[in-house]
Amino acid sequence: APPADSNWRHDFLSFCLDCEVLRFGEFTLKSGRSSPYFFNAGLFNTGLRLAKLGSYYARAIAESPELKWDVLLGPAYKGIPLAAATSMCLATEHGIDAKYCFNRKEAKDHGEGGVIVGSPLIGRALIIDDVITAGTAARESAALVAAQGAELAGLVVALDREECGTGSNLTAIGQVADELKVPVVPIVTLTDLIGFLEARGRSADAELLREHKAKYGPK
Ligand code: OMP
Repeated sequence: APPADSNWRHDFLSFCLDCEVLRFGEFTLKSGRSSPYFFNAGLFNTGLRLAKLGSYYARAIAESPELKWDVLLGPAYKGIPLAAATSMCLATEHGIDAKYCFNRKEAKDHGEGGVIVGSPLIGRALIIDDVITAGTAARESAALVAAQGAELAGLVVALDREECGTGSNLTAIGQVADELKVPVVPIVTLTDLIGFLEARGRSADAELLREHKAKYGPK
């Protein structure tokens, strides 16, 4: 397996900084926790950014042999461009002509009908999502896969914040993996981010993140 801090992950973080997807400051999370950093995947909002992002997701998948999947699923709405971009990059950069699909939030009862658009949701579905915090969205996507009679292969996300839920010593991602019994693969983790900041000589930011990790990460 590639080391978690191998260069392309640092390239990804550098790209996130350039797009301001990754910012440092004082933020309040959905959980109410305050955080010295925030990852806003909504800012991958141009063609070039999306193309590059797809390339990183594709690489994370290609380098994770533990993922055994038949079709990519992009949960509506945010996952849709992610799954599309990832499948394009798997084809053009890795020679894997990945099937992909996404769900409608409102099922259609006319025309082609159904809740799934794209390739049929059959076999092992790999969910492509942005950030898992509490895992609410991830559990919903897993329920969708089950409702369609498909099998869940795993999840790929951009960032693992490595924060535990209240009263748990598992990270939210660890908890989702444990509950759904599938691998959850991040492009980067908070640990990668701290290493990246150190490598860039940004030790003050790195220290703040280390404190955040000590406070909310697994003990
Ligand atoms: P869950 O659906 O509970 O897993 O939370 C995912 C949500 O966390 C995202 O949709 C964002 O609203 C939010 N979020 C980020 O996007 N980036 C972060 O760095 C942190 C959060 C957060 O609020 O924890």
